Amino acid sequence: MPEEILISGKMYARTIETLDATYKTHKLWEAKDRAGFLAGLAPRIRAAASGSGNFDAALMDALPNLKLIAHFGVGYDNVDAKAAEARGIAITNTPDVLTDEVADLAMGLTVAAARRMTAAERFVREGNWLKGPMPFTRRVHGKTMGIVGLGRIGQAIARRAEGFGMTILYHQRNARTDASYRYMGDLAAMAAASDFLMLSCPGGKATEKLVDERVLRALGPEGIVINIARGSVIDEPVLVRLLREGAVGGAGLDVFVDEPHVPAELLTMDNVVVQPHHASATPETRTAMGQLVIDNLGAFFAGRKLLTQVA
Ligand code: 8YV
Repeated sequence: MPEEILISGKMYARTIETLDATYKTHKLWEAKDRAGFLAGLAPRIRAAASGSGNFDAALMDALPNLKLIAHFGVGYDNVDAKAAEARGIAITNTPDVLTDEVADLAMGLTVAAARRMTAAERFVREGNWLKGPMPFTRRVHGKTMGIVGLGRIGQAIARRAEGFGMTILYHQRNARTDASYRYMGDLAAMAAASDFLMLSCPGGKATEKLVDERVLRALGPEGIVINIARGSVIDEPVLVRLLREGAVGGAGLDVFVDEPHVPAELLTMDNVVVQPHHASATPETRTAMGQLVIDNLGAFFAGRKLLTQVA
């Protein structure tokens, strides 16, 4: 009899197919009566795979035998980690396998935002080139990038930016002992010294609205903010207002506060590039992320050490 698992939220379809072939799976989003659905499963569920949607304390309490949440994603801010820890539930995530994919898009967003590539595309398609040249845009090579969060993804972005001859600054709670880049403990001061403010820190309460009006005004009318972290890291309504006022020079955004809903005003701005939270979305990377979910579940049920348990 196969083990039973809850799948609490959607993820890469091929991963769900493999889970369906390996376990008796129960998909929370298919439940018509959520409470009744969970009550019926509760005694048998020791492990869950989580993707989109919140895995909160109430869901954990509905599954008193739950011991593992195998999360599809490196960011697990939609899983209440404190509640899991208090209940002795391990969490695994999918680090490393998506680092370069996300860093690639981060640099692509940097160039696209600075050179207004999406506006330029519209400029050509809408026939405006026939009327005259595209206005000048902004240089990337040799400029300064301030990275918020020099973790695996932040370091991969820094390596790419160095390839563009950029100067790298970084900000996080504490300086790294293994990084040669200049650490700046004051985020606003780093923003003021940066042409590009790159957000690659974890989401969640600790970084919520970390990039606020003070930081954005320090970045200034020539500065561009790039966000491949979480929408929650920026005070989004403030960003929209400062972009409208010209107090911030531009933005390249792959993540938003209320996905898939994007503030309508951002969609009208030529100095803003928006993407649908797809930095890790290639078949190779999503397959590798799913394999980590599968392997962590397999290790759990085999009584082996988990591969990527979060601290
Ligand atoms: C999502 C991401 O996991 O890994 C992360 O933290 O932000 C993404 O890779 C992906 O959108 C799957 O839902």
